[in-house]
Amino acid sequence: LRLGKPLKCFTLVLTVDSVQRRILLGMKKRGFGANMWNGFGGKVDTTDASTESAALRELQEECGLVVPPHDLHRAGTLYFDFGSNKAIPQVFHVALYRIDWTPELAAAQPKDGPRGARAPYETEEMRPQWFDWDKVPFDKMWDDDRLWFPWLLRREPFTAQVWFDGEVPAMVRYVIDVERT
Ligand code: 6OG
Repeated sequence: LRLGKPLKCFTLVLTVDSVQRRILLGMKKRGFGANMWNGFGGKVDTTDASTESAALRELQEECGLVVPPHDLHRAGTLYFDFGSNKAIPQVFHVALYRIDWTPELAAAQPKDGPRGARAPYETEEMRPQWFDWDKVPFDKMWDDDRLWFPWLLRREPFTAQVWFDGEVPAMVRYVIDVERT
């Protein structure tokens, strides 16, 4: 981690269905990381009471999912350094969370989507889709995701530091280890 760079804090939520062995991703339709699959999340605002509430707010905004705070499990911490990329002078600190999808959680989702659709549903920001664990579209995701997905699915909290370089950020180095809290 390059000391002296300002931090920018984000959340990222991955919803995991261990029964059907599938994971919910969203196609980012605009902004940072557009045209890639990712979990749901965004910047932690000054108006967010906590990182957890920021994560739940972004999840609902981006795909309509409403999840009680006790169903949000801490999965890890990601640090992204974009090297000398002038457009991204900050180090990103991403708090990663896991939701364990259940029939109860599915049934409790609001039907407030397009034409009365039940969450998860498409929004202006994201188009959600379930993927089998063995068909995760890593070639259309950020380079770091393939490193930490196994940790996420093993439910092993981790810390990852990832260095990118270039105008189109490409991963050049990483360190991943068990999270020591
Ligand atoms: P908004 O632009 O929607 O927040 N994010 C990353 N996720 C992965 N997997 N890899 C990266 O490598 C990422 N950089 C940022 C954090 C951006 C969302 O994208 C995540 C947020 O959930 C560089 O406000």
